[in-house]
Amino acid sequence: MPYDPANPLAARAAEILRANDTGALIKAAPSLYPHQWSWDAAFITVGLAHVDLDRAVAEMRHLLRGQWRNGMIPQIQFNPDVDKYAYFPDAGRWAVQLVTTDAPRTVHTSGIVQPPVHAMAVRQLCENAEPERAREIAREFFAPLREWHRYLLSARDPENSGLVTIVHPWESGMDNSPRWDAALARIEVPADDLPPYTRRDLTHVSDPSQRPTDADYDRYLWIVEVLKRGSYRVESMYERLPFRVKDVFFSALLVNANESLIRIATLADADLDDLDLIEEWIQRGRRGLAESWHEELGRCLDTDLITGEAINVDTIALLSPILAGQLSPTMRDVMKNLWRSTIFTGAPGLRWPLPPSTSTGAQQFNPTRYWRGPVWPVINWLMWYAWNRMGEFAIADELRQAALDQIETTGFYEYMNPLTGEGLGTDRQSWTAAAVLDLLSVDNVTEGSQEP
Ligand code: 9WN
Repeated sequence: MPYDPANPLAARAAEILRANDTGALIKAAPSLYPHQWSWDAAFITVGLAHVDLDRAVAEMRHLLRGQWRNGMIPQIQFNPDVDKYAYFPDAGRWAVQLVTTDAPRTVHTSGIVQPPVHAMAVRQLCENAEPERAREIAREFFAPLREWHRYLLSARDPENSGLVTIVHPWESGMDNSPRWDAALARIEVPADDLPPYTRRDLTHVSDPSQRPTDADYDRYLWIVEVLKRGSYRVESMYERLPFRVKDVFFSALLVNANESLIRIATLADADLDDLDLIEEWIQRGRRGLAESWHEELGRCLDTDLITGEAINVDTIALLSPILAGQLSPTMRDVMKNLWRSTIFTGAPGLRWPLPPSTSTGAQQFNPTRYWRGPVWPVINWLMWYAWNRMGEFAIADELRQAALDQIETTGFYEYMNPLTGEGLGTDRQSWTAAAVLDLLSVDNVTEGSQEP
């Protein structure tokens, strides 16, 4: 279904993206996040592809200006038009150009990553384009995406496990999820060695209880300091890094992204060697996820590499296998039951049957604090996309309806209280608008989807 400006929700979503568009990049949110974020830009591309394909292509092209020579797509590309006090840590604090020649010279970026949803976005661009244009898009983006995935499967997987190591909670995209509590709590911040700083996020979100704590912020900044002192060369300081986790959610998204990359490669007439390589990455990723499955617990879990222990917390990451898809019939049932169980959409007291970022029954559940309970519209979108790909249309349709009702009732917030439906974080968040645009174009995903 093409974008319909007569649909008020679609029109509002498109208007939010237009208002957040600086002409060069689309800010993740009007004031809390005034730069271009990596996975936000990919989700924005997915939604914008329905409204203005060329602008969506330009968004992805802009993001890739920030790609490093080692293939890394950084978490943030800084908007040169906002002052340095708009967001912290700013480009000066990351200082990437001072410490590594891998970073681009003319564009300012941070020095870590975010989840790899970019190939999925480029695939969406190709699917929304006429055949010749689709081939052009594929040819433009194939090699940079291949190098990005190569970086993740080499520098971030020296063990050859198929699972990606994240070295900072921000890399997971779910910054203060309780998944990271124990690994983070272990980090001792040497007070005399952490350069002073002022948080900026609290000037935009009036209630600090919706954001991470100051103690966590110190640890976030300390890890940045360690990375900077090691010139952001994760491979050469791997054993010394204070935070090292095999993230199953990130790794499942990479399997998904590699499947999209195969499609892009085919359209781009890539070499057979490339196709073989990507196939090998997919198999490796699937093996890694299978090894993260703890049969006795019936859960797919992250591993803290420093202790060697699995991280067993009831968060949205338990659903990672559905992002990778191609589940055995048994596993498919396990995931469907989990989705409907009281851990997720069947939890008592939910305002809508939408999955809380941390289960309401978990001891760490907090309905208003960032990633510790709220429902995230962009995660609803991702889950909808995944269920559709698996051919589970009944779950997907129910989810779509609830996700749209939620936004229609609450607004385009960054996250929502799962119990009351109250909007939290920032309003007019770009990826929330993008999610709405794609949810409103069902025929694009539902009809076109089948297991790759
Ligand atoms: C740090 C922009 C980003 C999202 C992340 C979300 C939040 C940043 C922050 O906002 O993180 O990257 O300052 O809290 O956790 O997923 O990409 O929307």
